[in-house]
Amino acid sequence: MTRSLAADDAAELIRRAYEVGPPRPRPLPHAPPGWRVQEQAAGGTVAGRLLGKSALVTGAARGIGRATAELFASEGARLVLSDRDGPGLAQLREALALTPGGVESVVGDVAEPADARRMIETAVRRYGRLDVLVANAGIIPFGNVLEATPESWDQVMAVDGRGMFLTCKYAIEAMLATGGGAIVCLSSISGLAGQRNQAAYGPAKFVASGLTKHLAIEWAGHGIRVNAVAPGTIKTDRVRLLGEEPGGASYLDAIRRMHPMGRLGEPVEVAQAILFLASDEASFITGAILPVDGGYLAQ
Ligand code: RM4
Repeated sequence: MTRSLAADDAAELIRRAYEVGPPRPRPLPHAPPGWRVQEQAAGGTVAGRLLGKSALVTGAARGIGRATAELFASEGARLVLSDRDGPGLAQLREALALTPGGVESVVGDVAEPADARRMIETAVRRYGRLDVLVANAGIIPFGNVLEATPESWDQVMAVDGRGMFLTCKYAIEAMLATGGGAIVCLSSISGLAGQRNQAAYGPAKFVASGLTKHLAIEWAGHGIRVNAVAPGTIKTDRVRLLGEEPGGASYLDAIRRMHPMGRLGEPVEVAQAILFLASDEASFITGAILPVDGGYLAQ
């Protein structure tokens, strides 16, 4: 039987792929696309999807922010972690003290321009650049429009809305100076669809979705990607506390059943999606809002 050259080549490639030999360090060009590999002075290589990248995670002390910080550390990122909760942040910094890339922390409020600026400047001062922003800091007030007050509206818009705007603004300024970067905003299923009892929080999450799309278009030509994740209900401390608020337990039971997978999500399941969007694996993705919701938004 005559075989074409291409088939012979394929057979040879397959034979080589199955060749059993002694373990060798993986040569650099064979790292999967999107992975960053570094040769170690002591020999061998280390790999990580964020190796050498400088990343700021806001609202890092708990929940999805904390899971993201931990995952980023294990992928070789050089971290700046921020939160209003000083003791919580100090505890996380302690837990991540051995992160090879380094860890800085900034206690501050994303809604305050000076604080937001300080978060970005810390990355630039310590690592010379900011490659990744995870705009995660947010609060979740519950209540329908009759219960919501002008103050609670202003508060959630200040943290979830203006805080995201400010951190994106200063991050983009810094990223432009070093040739680009990636931003991941925390939207929500409530930033793409309506829900009861979220008259102020829900609209604030629509701001996150809107900001993501508009900034993605604005900076697509400058090497800056802007994406978002839209988590469903995730087992964070905030959601656990919600169970203790009036009507909270029945809300949680009902919302669990509204997720087609029949369960709530884990913070690390959101962190994995954030990692993907922040990494070079997502190099052709911008303006996307990725649901991480057990199928909630597919209904
Ligand atoms: C999420 C979403 C969920 C809600 C949590 C607390 O962003 O709105 O449905 O359960 O917040």
